[in-house]
Formats: sequence, structure tokens, C-alpha cells
Amino acid sequence: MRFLPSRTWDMIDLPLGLLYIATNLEKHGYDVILIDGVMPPEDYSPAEWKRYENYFGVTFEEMERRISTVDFDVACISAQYTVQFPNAVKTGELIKRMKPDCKVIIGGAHVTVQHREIISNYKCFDVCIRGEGEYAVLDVMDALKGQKRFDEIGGITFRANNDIISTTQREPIKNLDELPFPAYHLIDMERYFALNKRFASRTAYTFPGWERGVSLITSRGCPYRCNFCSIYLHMGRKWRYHSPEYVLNHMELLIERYGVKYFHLEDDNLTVSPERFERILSGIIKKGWKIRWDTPNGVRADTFNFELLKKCRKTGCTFLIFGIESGVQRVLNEVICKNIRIEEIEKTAELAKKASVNTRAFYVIGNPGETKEEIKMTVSHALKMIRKFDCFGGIAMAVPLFGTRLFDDCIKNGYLVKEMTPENIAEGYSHNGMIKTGEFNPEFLKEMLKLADKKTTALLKRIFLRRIFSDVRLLFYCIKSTFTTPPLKWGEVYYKVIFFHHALTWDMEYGRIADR
Ligand code: B12
Ligand code: SF4
Repeated sequence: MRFLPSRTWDMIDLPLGLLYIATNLEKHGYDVILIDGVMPPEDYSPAEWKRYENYFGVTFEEMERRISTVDFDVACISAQYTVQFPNAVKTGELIKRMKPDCKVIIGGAHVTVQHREIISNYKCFDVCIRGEGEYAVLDVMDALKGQKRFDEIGGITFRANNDIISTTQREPIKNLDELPFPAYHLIDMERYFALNKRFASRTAYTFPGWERGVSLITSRGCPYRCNFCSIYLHMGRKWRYHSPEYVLNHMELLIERYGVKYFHLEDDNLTVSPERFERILSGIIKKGWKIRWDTPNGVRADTFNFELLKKCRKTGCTFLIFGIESGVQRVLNEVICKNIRIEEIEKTAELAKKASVNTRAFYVIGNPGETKEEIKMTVSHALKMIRKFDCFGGIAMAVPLFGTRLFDDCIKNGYLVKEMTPENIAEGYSHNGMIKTGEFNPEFLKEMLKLADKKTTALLKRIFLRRIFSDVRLLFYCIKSTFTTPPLKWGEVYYKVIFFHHALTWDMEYGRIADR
């Protein structure tokens, strides 16, 4: 069960975690239904968008209606995000009220970190599962049937008499290929595609085939240790991967059964093995698929060479996002601990431009340990990457997630401006800032973001105008697109994002094509 309404902003995406758990339960003979709280009701109309500005998904009345129409005796609730956790609690309480005998299991990234607090404070949850859920849920089902003891199951937390028991850590799944493909049949894929255009999780505009896009995970975990990152807590530091054959078969199923045309490769660290990634791309070429793909969760720039970039282009890569994080080597080394060199990033961006691969970047400012000057240097670096390599950066303020080194640092040194509640974290994501050190405060960071935005807009305008007047075909393409893909909002947003974006889609179709 996926609860909602979800916090931060309107987004729709497949509930992959639950679909993997469901498919494994089905494989072992269980009947599974999925109540998708993120999926808005049938009659979700534009008039309602305003009402749901910060809350997307179904109302609790609708959730109650959905629960009342089905019969079940165990509920699995996914709480991926700290910001959504209050909704998970409401849903757990709703289930316990409606079906007092039902056992409620909760899992997901947030739960993995806060398991003890959750089990001691929220009686609506019977068991917390930490980390990956596919096999842990099977074990808990066995325990519920009396075929196993709870305390012999790894990676769970539960109440026993007046105690909270946390069992030992569970080993991450070694061979990911033994997992069946996600149980896509449990959700209405067509409805996801229909809503993709308006609520696509990653970006608001369209590349060809975008609306028939899905997220795909080809590996799990990451061996690096960036200070702000929480991935290791639920996916581990050991990088585990599906074989290229598994990935290609998975893609084939999605293409043939569901007409998927676009893949968002959402791995924690997709290219830890560039060789494996190269074999996936070669497979796509061999199959002759006319698909598009991107890497919205970010990739490491130091894992790409020119040959790989050319293959990215050839297989339909619409953009790669590099996790650059900071434009200052000292900050990367000593504060973020990203273990990457700025020269390597710039070199890859240059090669990508040469291979006609669109690139973007993630930056994060406001990490304790950064000086004001270094924050300004990161903004300058982001602008330089646009000017030199057409690599467009999104700059975010650091948000201390539970369980990260950044969080510990903030607590230890009293850097938080507000208490860490799901509400305040959501605000942190809305560019309000949560960290204040002797060097900077949220106001300074907001100023920096404003400045970066203003300068980026000016740069984009200049680049766009230069390009539009250098090729009359692009000019016509943009005019036509303006009428065929009407924007949700006119003005600056449209100018910056959608209009400029048309220039990039035009590139994909007609322009700067290396050797497709
Ligand atoms: C794709 C993605 C998104 C997509 C949508 C995902 C979706 N389908 O809903 C979008 C773009 C919408 C998104 C948005 C955000 N995201 Co996000 N996202 C991811 C990403 C990259 C992959 C998720 C995924 O599909 N994983 C693959 C599946 C197989 O794994 P899984 O979901 O974790 O599920 C497994 C286990 O967690 C567990 N499990 C999960 N649910 C359950 C339930 C039960 C009962 C059990 C037993 C087990 C269990 O078992 C599953 C199978 O092993 C993760 C990173 C990550 N590795 O998880 C971040 C991640 C989940 N996102 C994160 C964040 C912070 C956000 C945002 C708040 C970012 C923002 N700036 O706004 C928003 C919040 C959106 C909202 N609605 O409120 C954080 C969450 C950390 C936290 N404690 O809050 C993560 C972990 C990344 C990080 N920075 O560390 N995200
Ligand atoms: S930010 Fe990326 S590279 Fe760094 S630890 Fe997290 S997943 Fe790994």
C-alpha cells in the first residue's frame, strides 16, 4: 500500500519498491493487491490542482473508501520519504481502525533510519522492516503464520511485551537477478502514462516519448560516502547490480507489454562499472530499439569516456545529470567527501558536448564547513559549466536527512535553525534552508540561489537567442512547439524551461547529431 497525499510538490512515479515486494510475494504464493495513494482519483481535474498545491494524491476519505472495498489481513505500507511519514502514520491508524486484526508492516528509506522511534511511538505499526523488503516481508509472513520466530528474522524491529526488539542487520540481496520483474500488473500503467505529462516526477516538459516513460533500477547501493547522502542506510555501501541480460529483458517487457518509450535510469550509482553499462547500451543498439533515456538521479562524471558518451547519444540519451555538488575542490574533498576531481568533471562535460550528449548538474550549497566565498565559487562554477559546456546546473540547499553525516554534524554543533520534523524538512526542500553556521545562514543561501537564478536566466536567454538565430529550422521548430505543447504557466518559467527545452529536443531530432 502506498499512502498519500504526498508532500513537497506534484509528482507521479511508479511505486517500484512495493512492486518488487509484491512480485516476490506472488512468486511465493501470496495474493497481493496494491492501493496506490499517490494515484489521484479518476476525476482529478485542473481545478483541483490548486487545492492540492502541496498535497498530491488521494484524500484520506478516498483512501478509506479504497481500503473498505478490499479484503486483506496484512498491510505493507511504504514510507520512503521523511516528508511523507505523517501520512504513513495516518494510513496505519486508518487501517487499524477499520481492520483491528490486520497486521501492519512498514518499510522504506525513512523507516530504515527511524525504526526504533517509529515502533515505540506509533502503535499502528506492528513491524518495521529496515532496508530491502523483498525477502524480509516473506520472513515476516512466515512468522505471522507461526512458522518462524520474529527474533530470528534479520533487519526488523518490533514490540515484544514492553520491549522494542531490533534484530541484527540483514545482508543486502546479493544476486539481484533472482528477483522477478516488478508486479506492473498490479497498477494501471496507462493511467501513469496519462498523468505523466502533467505530473512527471522529474521534469515538466516533454521529450519525444516522455509520456510513456518509467523509472528503472538496474543496480542498488553505492560505495561512496558523500556527507549528505542517505542511500547507504537502506541500500548499503556494496554496489549490487542486475546483469545486462536481466536489464535488457526487463526493458523488453516494458517496451513490448506496456509500450514504454522512455526510461529514467534511477540507480543510486548507475555507472560504478562502466563496462556493465556499456554492455547494456550495446544491447539496446543490437535490439534496434528507438527509445529515449535519462539519468535523473545523477551519475558520476568520472565514469564516462568519449566512447561511452557516443554510445549514450546513439542509444537515445536525452540528458545525463552529473552530481557535481561543489565547484570547489577543497569542499569536495574535505566537506562533502565526494572523491571526485573537478578537472575530471569538466573533461567529461567537454567530451559530452563533443559527443552531442546534453548534460545537467546537481549542486548543493550550505554544507557546514563551507565558507561564503566557497559558496559563491560554486555558483560561478555552475555558470561556467553552462557557458563552456551547455551543462545546466540545479543548485539546492543542503537538507540534513536523518542518519547522514551532515545531520550528525548539524546536531553536534547546533547548526539547525529548526527542529527536524517532516514538515520542516519539506520546507528545507522548498529552498527555505535549515542550516546556519558561523559562516552563513539561510538568508545568505537564498540570496545566492536568487543570484544564480538571475544569472542563469540571462545566460540561457543569450544562448537561446544565439542558437535560434543561427538556424532558422530551430526557430520554426520552437514556434510550432509553442502551439503544439501549450505550457502550464506562461512567462519566465515557460521561457526558461519549456522554450529552451524545445531547443534541446530539436537537437535530439535534427541538430548536432554526432554519428547516430
Ligand atoms: C525515484 C526516486 C524518486 C521519484 C519517485 C519515487 C516513487 N516511485 O515514488 C521522485 C522524483 C518523485 C522522488 C521525489 C523525492 N525524493 Co526520491 N528517490 C527516488 C530514488 C532515486 C529511487 C526510489 C526507488 O524507486 N528505488 C527502488 C526501489 C526498489 O527501492 P525502494 O523504493 O527503496 O524500496 C525498497 C526498500 O526501501 C524497501 N521498502 C520500500 N517500501 C517498503 C514498504 C514495506 C512494507 C517494506 C517491508 C519495505 C519497503 O523494500 C524495497 C525493495 O527492496 C530514491 C533513492 C533510493 N535508492 O531509494 C530517492 C529517495 C527515496 N528520495 C528521497 C527524497 C528526499 C525525495 C524528495 C523529498 C526530494 C525533494 N527534493 O523533494 C522527493 C519527495 C517526493 C514526495 N512525493 O514527497 C530520499 C529519501 C530520504 C528520506 N529519508 O526522506 C531518497 C532515499 C534519496 C536520498 N536522497 O537519499 N524520488
Ligand atoms: S551522492 Fe551519489 S556518489 Fe555520493 S554516496 Fe550518494 S549515491 Fe553515492
